[in-house]
Amino acid sequence: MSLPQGTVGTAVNPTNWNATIDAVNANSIITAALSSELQSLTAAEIQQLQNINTVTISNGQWTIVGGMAATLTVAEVNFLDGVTSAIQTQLNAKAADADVLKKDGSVALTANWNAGSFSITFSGALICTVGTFSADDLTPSVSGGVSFLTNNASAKTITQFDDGVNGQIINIIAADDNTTIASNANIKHNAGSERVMGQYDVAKFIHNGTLWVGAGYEQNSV
Ligand SMILES: [Ca+2]
Repeated sequence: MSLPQGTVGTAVNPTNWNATIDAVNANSIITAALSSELQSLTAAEIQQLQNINTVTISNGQWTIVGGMAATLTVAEVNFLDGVTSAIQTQLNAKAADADVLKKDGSVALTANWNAGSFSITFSGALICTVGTFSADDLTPSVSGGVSFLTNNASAKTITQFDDGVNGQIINIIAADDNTTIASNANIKHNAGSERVMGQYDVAKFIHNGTLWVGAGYEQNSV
């Protein structure tokens, strides 16, 4: 082994001679090891190293890479492909699960719904639960319903169907023999005469925005 020229007589003196020899030996070992590794690199790998050298990677960026979970997979990283804005912001903008109607019917409307000027088309049946008027109510509410059973234990004359809305259609099914429907300022039907209903008779009305107009009567009673 030849010592670096100029070492003797300048940096080297008898007091640190052994340390200098050790340093030179270590340097030779490391150099040989690196040389062996570098010689095993392919041209492509060398090119990759050169490519890395063209990009400045900060300590902070290296820390991010180093902090990645060991269980993170390439497939999981690739899920970011196509993302065009902050993912959390997009998630936050989504409606809560309980706030959307579901096609399996598991989430229902919790308030009246306005479909605007759009038509609703479907090939299934429209099923509306039949309601029952409050007992002996002369102005029973028809809010939120289509068909209603009368509920009079003694003779009563209905003078108004409360809570109607423009365009609402109602069917009044006589569930007793005690119900009469007046013909008045609120209800126009039966050529201006009140209608005495027999049990099982059905009277149909449409709300025209102001009052109820008769749309048919079926006598089923005998
Ligand atoms: Ca009422």
